[in-house]
Amino acid sequence: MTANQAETVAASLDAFQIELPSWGFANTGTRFGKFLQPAAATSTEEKLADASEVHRLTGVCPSVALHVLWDFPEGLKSVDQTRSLAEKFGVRPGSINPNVFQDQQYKHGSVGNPDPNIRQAALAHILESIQIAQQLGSRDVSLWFADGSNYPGTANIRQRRAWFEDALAKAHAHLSSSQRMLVEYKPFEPAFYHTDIADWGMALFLAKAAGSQAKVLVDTGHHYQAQNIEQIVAWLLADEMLGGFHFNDRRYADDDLTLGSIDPYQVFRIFHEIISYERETGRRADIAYMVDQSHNLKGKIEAMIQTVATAQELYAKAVLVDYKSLSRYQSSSDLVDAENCLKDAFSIDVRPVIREWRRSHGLPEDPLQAFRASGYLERITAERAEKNRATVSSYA
Ligand code: RM4
Ligand code: MN
Ligand code: MN
Repeated sequence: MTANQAETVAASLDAFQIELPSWGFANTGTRFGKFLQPAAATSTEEKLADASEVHRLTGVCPSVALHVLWDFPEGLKSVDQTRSLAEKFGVRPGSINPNVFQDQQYKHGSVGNPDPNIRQAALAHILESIQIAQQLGSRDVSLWFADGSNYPGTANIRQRRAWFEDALAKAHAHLSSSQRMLVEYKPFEPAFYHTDIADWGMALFLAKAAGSQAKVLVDTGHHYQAQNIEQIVAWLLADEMLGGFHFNDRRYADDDLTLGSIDPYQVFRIFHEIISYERETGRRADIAYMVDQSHNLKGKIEAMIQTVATAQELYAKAVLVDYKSLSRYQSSSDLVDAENCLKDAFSIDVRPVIREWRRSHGLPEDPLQAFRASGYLERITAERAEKNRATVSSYA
C-alpha cells in the first residue's frame, strides 16, 4: 500500500462511526429456544456498560441505539435514568426505536390495525418515542413495523397503506427541525403473507409522503436472496433518501448474523456505492451506520468487536477503489478492467494500516485480543451468571 493510500484510509476511518444496538448485548434466541449466556446484559445499565466497553476498545462506537420498550420501560419517565446511565458509561443515546410489535394488542398490527383504538395507541407510543428522542438529544427515530397478515384476503392492503401514511405524517409533524424519522422495511416475518412495509419502494413512498425529514433505513438482512442491495443504496442516495443502515449478514432470511460473515464482498459493494456517491457529488452522505445483530451463539461483546473491525476493514477497502480509473473504464465499457478495479481494492489487506490507525489514536491494535486480556468478561460473568440463570425473556 502506498503512503497516499494509507493516508486516505486513515482519513476515512477518522470519519467512520458505527452505532451499536443495546439489544445486541442481551439474551436472544430463535423461535425454537434461547441459549442463555452467563455474561449477557440483563438491564439497560449492563447493555450500556457493554456498549461502552466496545467503544473503549474500538474508539468508533460513541452512540447506542435504544429500544423504547426494553430500555425505557416507563417511557418518558425512564429518560433521566437512561440519560445518566449513558453519561456514566461515556456513551451517547443514539437512535430511538419505538416498539409497536410486542404488546398483545398488536397481534393484528399497530398503525395498520383495523381497530382505530389500537392504531391510536401505536401512534401515541411513536409520539412518546419522538419526545424521548428529543429529551435525549437523539437525532433519529427508527421505525420498524411488524404489521402484516398471514393469509390472503384477511387484510385490506390499500386501506392499511393509507393508515400508515396517515400515522407517519402525523408523527413527522412532531419531529423537531433537527430530527429525522427512518422508515425500515422487511419482506416477511413475523407476517408470512403480506407485510405492510415490505420493501424499499414502499418505505420510500411512505417516507416521501410523511415529510422531508423522513428517510429510508436499509437493514441488510431484510431482502430476498437475489436482491441487489447496493443498487437500492445507489438509488436511495441519488434521491437523498438513504437515512441509515442496520448492518448484519444473512444466508437465508433475517438471520442477524455478524456483518460480513457470509458475504463480505456485498458489504464492500454497498460501501463502494456510498463512497462513489460522495466523490461524485462532493457531498458527505448523511447516513447513520447502525448495527442490528443478535448474537445468539457467539459471545456478544466479542461478536460486536468483530463486527466493528469488519466494518472498518470493508469500508477502508472501498475507500481504496481507484475511482478515477473506474469511471474511465466505465465510460469506455472496459468491463474486465472496471470489474478489476473493485476486485483489486477488495483484495488489499488493510489490516496493517488499520492497526496503525488504532495505534495513532491510542487504541489497542487488536481490540478483540485487548478485550480478552481485560478481564471484563470474567467480571461480568461472575456478576451476571446468577441473574441469567433465572432469565427467560429476551432483549430486556
Ligand atoms: C426487526 C428489525 C428491527 C429490530 C427488530 C428487533 O427484524 O430488524 O430493526 O428492531 O427486529
Ligand atoms: Mn433492523
Ligand atoms: Mn431484522
